[in-house]
Amino acid sequence: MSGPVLLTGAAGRIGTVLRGGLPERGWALRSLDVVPIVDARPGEEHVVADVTDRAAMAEAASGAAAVVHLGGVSGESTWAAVSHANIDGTQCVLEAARRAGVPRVVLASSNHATGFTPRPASGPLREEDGLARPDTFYGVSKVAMEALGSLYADRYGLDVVCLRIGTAAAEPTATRHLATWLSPRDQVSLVDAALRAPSPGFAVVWGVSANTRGWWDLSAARALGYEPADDAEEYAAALVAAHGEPDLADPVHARVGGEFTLPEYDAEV
Ligand code: 15L
Repeated sequence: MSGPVLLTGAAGRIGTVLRGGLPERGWALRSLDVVPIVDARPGEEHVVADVTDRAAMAEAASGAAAVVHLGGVSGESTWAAVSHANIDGTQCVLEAARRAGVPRVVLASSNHATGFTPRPASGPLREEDGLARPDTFYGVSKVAMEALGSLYADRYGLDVVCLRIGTAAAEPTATRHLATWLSPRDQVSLVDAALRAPSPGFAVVWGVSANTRGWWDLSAARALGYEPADDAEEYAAALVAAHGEPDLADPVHARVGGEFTLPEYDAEV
């Protein structure tokens, strides 16, 4: 593989983890964000740009081996903010990749694309059981992201891997995270697998660690080569002591999107 991986949203929570971990897996990075990246790492290229800026993204994509697209709004906001950053931004990134001949794009989708999907009565929830039940405008933007990825894969032959990320955090801080946590090293492993998998075509996979209480099927992610190393259960005793055993009938635990499905997440338009 020649050329760097263009990493958008590189200064953010997941971007910062990937900037630490991907170079150790052999990936050179071109790190892009709207804010300057302060802690320069050896060999890393830096670009300050907005993912909706077509000219800047065309330049940033030039010569890249792949794109990992994390940039955008990472939670609920107004429709204007979410649709501009996440839908227009994803289309701009995919178009820049296509025009530059970049063969693969990894998209940071989210569990909130399917947030109103209920916990199945038995067995894990497969990706195909959780199609398009967004819980917020943010979730709608992730459905659109996946749809744009599908379009660019079918129409232009790009490999596009959508990661429906659970809770990417240093450690679980709520009992829901005992099911949804994606640890930092598993963030790196998942993206590395999405970059390396031979000819994935269009794929949508859940992005969580090997959590004992997890209920989202990891077989599609494992088929890409993802081998999760962490399990949130290590934090269960402390979290249950602090917050009580989770009530699986509570919407926070009974729906994919957890608290994002509650009335307090009604958006301001
Ligand atoms: C997400 O997609 C958000 O970016 C993050 O802030 C969390 O809310 C996470 O999902 C989650 O579901 O825990």
